[in-house]
Amino acid sequence: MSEEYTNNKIETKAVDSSSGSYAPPIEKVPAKEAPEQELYHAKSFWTKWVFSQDAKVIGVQYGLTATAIGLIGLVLSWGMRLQLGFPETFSFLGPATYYQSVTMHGMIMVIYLLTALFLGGFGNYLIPLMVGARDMVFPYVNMVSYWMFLVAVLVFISSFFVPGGPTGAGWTLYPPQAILPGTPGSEYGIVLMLISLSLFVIGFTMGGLNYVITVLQARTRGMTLMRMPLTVWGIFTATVLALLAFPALLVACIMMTLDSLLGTSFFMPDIFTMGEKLKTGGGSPILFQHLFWFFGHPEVYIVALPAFGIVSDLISVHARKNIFGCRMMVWAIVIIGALSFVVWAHHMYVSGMNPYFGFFFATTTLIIAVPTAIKVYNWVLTLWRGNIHLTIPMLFALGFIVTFVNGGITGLFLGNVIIDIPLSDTYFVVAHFHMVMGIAPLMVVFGAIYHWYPLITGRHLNQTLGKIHFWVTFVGAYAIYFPMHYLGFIGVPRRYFEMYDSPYMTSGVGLNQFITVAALIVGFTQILFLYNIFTSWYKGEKSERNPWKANSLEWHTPDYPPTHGNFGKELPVVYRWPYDFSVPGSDKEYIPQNVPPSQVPTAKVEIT
Ligand code: HEM
Ligand SMILES: [Cu+2]
Repeated sequence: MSEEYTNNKIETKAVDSSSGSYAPPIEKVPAKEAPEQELYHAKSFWTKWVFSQDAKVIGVQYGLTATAIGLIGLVLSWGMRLQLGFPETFSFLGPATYYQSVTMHGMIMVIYLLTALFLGGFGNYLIPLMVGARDMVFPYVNMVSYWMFLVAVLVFISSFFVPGGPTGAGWTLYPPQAILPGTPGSEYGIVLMLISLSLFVIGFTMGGLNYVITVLQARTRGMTLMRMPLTVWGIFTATVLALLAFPALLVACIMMTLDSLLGTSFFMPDIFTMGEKLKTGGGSPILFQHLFWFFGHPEVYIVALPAFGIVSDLISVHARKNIFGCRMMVWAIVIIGALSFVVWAHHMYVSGMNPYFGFFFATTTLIIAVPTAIKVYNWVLTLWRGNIHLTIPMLFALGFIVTFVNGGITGLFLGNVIIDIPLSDTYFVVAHFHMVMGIAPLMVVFGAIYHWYPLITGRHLNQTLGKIHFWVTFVGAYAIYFPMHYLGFIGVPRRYFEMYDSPYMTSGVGLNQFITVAALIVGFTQILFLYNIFTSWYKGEKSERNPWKANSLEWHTPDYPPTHGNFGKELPVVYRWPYDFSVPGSDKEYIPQNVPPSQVPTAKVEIT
């Protein structure tokens, strides 16, 4: 075996030394584990499925709750689209309801669906399994994290039922208008929104500390940081970002709650209305914008980085090839994460900021394009000459690359001050962010669900329904969002209830109807997908163990699907990265992470 290939000597007791000329291991290395570790085994139905401390169950709870609230977000978007496409036809949606729908839809999709799903859902399910741990390090705190999230969701929903209804301040909640009369929900709705967000942040922090510490402290023997699957890298980095960014949102929420309930003026300037001065004064609305976007921009990457990680793994497994430039992929994730903290004011180009300030933020924003482009090249180079299986997860992964590149390119437009200023608050922006942080991450969510569903349930999702789901969603997303770029160019403003009869917008009428029809079709296809999820749980085709022939540890547990404690009697020992596919010199098509070198003596495996 030559120098550049691995000669990792750690072997477990279970080594099969009968294969070939391999000498038995010199020393026996015990699995890295305290024998009496308390696992909080569930004793009843309630502690097993409801108040569970098993990260896998918590992950599924997060996933189901996020999906349920996401469905509300979807239905709200139908209401808006019906109004925009056929303004005189549907009288149930007045201007106030439209504003409220925009706000609740935006907040649901960004926070309660995508953030909760990627970190709370996939994070909980996958981190312990993928790093070779029995569970999260603080299972009880992890359980409380989910229940906090649920309370946050319930408070959020309760605002639909209070006098004045939910807030209509826009998902950015800018003061002073958010808490002044005239904005829908300015009395109760906004306060419930702020409380719900605060609870979300507190709950997330409990979960987030778990994810970070589990990755740093509970990896199994041999699982070096660079051998962690990119999925874990993505979720881990996103969690660090969230732990640093959410506090800004939390303080902004607390301060605005005080402004609203106690009459403080953190964000409230001197305001005159109808010739009368309100009791506010001295506060800064722009301060709120800084706090909001200091959270808000990293939030984009809190959603994007897990998607980057997961899609890398999907591409590698379903193209049977190692990730091109794995180390570079890790560093790109970390660098993008770090840079995402110095670009926030690109959301504030029209706030009247000093032009030099804008220049600084445009520069940092465009620099992010470099590591991001590297990632895209590496995905493409991973596919290059791969043995591409057009499975449903692969289709969604390809769909992600296309939509992400599309949204990234319009991001380059908007990152430049002089181009952003005329496009600001138009449908071009709506098209951009839906592509880059709506559709692209959702493509990964869907791909990931088709990929890991067999692991969770032991059954496959219906593949025919899956193909329909992919094609309608992918083509439909373009039907919805591509024309919106054009609407932006002709000046259609965002957050407008009706375009009225302005002559220069008449060319948008037909397009708006087309978009609405497409949105309804895409929406109903998601219902079909949910139907697939629920029926396949009992009736789906049974999946054999490790159906995609993946290498990462979650597929190599003694029980399939994995049970509480994940790895049975002994934790696995890891010898390699998870990307040993089609390894030269090996007769095996893939080599799981826990296969010792003695079992693949001829494989030319890189040192990782
Ligand atoms: C088929 C799916 C979707 C449709 C049809 C849809 C439709 C819409 C519509 C009509 C608006 C209002 C635009 C306006 O009047 O300014 C909107 C706003 C928004 N959407 Fe979506 N959306 C979808 C999915 C998503 C997803 C997955 C996300 C996740 C990031 C998302 C995030 C937002 C945000 C942040 C806003 C802005 C809210 C605001 O301006 O305060 N949407 N969407
Ligand atoms: Cu941003």
